[in-house]
Amino acid sequence: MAHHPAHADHAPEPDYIRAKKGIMSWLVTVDHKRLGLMYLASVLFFFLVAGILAIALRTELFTPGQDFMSAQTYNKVFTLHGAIMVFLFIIPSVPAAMGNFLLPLMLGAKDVAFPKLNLLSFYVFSVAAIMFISTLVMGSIDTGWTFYTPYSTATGGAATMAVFAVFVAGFSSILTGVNFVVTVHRMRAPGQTWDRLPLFVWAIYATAVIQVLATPVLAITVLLLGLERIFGVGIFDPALGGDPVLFQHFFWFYSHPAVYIMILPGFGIISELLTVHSRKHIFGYKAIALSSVAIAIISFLVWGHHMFVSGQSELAGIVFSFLTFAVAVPTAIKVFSWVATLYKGSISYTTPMWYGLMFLWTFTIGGLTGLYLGTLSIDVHLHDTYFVVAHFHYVMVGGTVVAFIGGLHHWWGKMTGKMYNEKAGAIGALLVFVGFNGTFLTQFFLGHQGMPRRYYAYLSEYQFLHQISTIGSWILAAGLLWTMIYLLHSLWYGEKATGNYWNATSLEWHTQSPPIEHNFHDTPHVTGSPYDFPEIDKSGATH
Ligand code: HEM
Ligand SMILES: [Cu+2]
Repeated sequence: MAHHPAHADHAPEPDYIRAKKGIMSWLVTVDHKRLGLMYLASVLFFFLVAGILAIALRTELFTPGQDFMSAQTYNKVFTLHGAIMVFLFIIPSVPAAMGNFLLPLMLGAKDVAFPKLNLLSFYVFSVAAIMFISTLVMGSIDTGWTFYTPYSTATGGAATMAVFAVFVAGFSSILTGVNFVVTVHRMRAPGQTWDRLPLFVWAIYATAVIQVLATPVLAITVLLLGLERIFGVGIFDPALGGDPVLFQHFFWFYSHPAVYIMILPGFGIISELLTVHSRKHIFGYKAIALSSVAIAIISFLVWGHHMFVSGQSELAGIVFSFLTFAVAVPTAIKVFSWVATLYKGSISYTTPMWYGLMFLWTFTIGGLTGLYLGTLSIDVHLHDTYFVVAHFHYVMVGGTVVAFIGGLHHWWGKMTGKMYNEKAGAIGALLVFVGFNGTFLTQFFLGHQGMPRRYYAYLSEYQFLHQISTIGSWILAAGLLWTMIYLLHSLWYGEKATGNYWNATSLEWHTQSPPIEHNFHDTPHVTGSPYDFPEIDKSGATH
């Protein structure tokens, strides 16, 4: 728990949204909250674009034959969908959008450690996004989001521009990571020791470390690919003495840790949602905090599980398979701790809690099916099938996106000053749950029966499951649109948010909603854990 020093009244001060006026005040802002909102608007825009592409793909797959997309178009659409979702939506979604908004508030700080670097980071991201979108008028890319060589060195279109866009996006990610690491080390409020940090901060911290350490590898990989395409230097092209499998090693050395850049921040959100909405002290605080760090470390050792059928040595296959199982241990520790947190809690079924519970279901399916794929012998059968598509969507959508939407509701009033409608939220959550599982649960069976990924047409024996999947995706889309509508509606017609509308204890609740420009009138002092809720006694029993 934290408290402010008792204080005389302050002159009323405008909140950060109204503190300065005019478009310029936004474009050159160094306020982490405004930058968080700008990232939020950008990533939601890309989520919408890539989501529309996804619905187009699923709709094409409603019948076995060709409907409205040629094979070539389908290749381009799934590449764009995957690349936009990964590089322009998921990676910046929780860290850059919510992390920016929340990190300094949770630390009781005025801003991040380097506010101007933060602004730069946003502009670097914007440049990358514009570069990437410009590939649309250059013939688009059809390599898949993984840019595998040798195809990516040979294919025409806009692949060179696309890989340089990824290169630039990487810089934004690194700058944000550096900023957050320093912020957590240097900007904590008096009394806020490491064991009093909210778990969201721990998760963002572990993520930032991976961003700083792994992203340079991606930057070099795509730089080499770009050089290969322009100059034919012969790094990946066997005809020039290069090795295409080397690309896969480089790519996954980044991209496996990157899947934790995508999911760890979601873990952080879930820890906050489940405690606040069940009024229970988090179970296993240290275990959850340290397991994030453990995951960050182990994530660097497992990249070869993407390459079981690439021709890598048998020994490598066996070693990577075992190391992959090791990631399950810290992950399972988290899931058990979350479930134990709910036990005997006084749960209120708010929208954030619905998303928290949804996460426990969907993420667990995503995580467990990852163990199937990490098992060497089983992956030989499942590799490049819909089982993989189902698995990573359960992790990315069922994990990160579900946590992201839950967090958006939890902090919506803090960010915007307005409350959404709970009933509308529950309806949206139900649609998302039904639609999501309808879309992707079916795909485990499809994949197991041998349906390959990245195909625009298929044998009629797969039709039934594909049709359920497509109908599911329409329901999911309806749920997401519904959510967008009532959230936007709340901006004009929602009730005003109070400073601490969930009656929570971490520091972001110790200032008004929306916060003033410099967050706090007086620097807060931290005297205990953020998970000691006022109405529970030390034994953890609720009154
Ligand atoms: C919101 C609902 C979503 C739907 C309905 C959806 C649907 C699809 C479909 C139909 C494919 C193509 C499968 C194939 O032909 O092999 C696909 C691929 C993919 N999706 Fe999604 N998706 C969604 C969200 C996301 C999100 C949030 C991410 C974030 C990381 C994501 C990442 C990917 C990736 C990386 C691929 C692989 C692209 C490739 O093979 O190169 N998707 N998705
Ligand atoms: Cu991996």
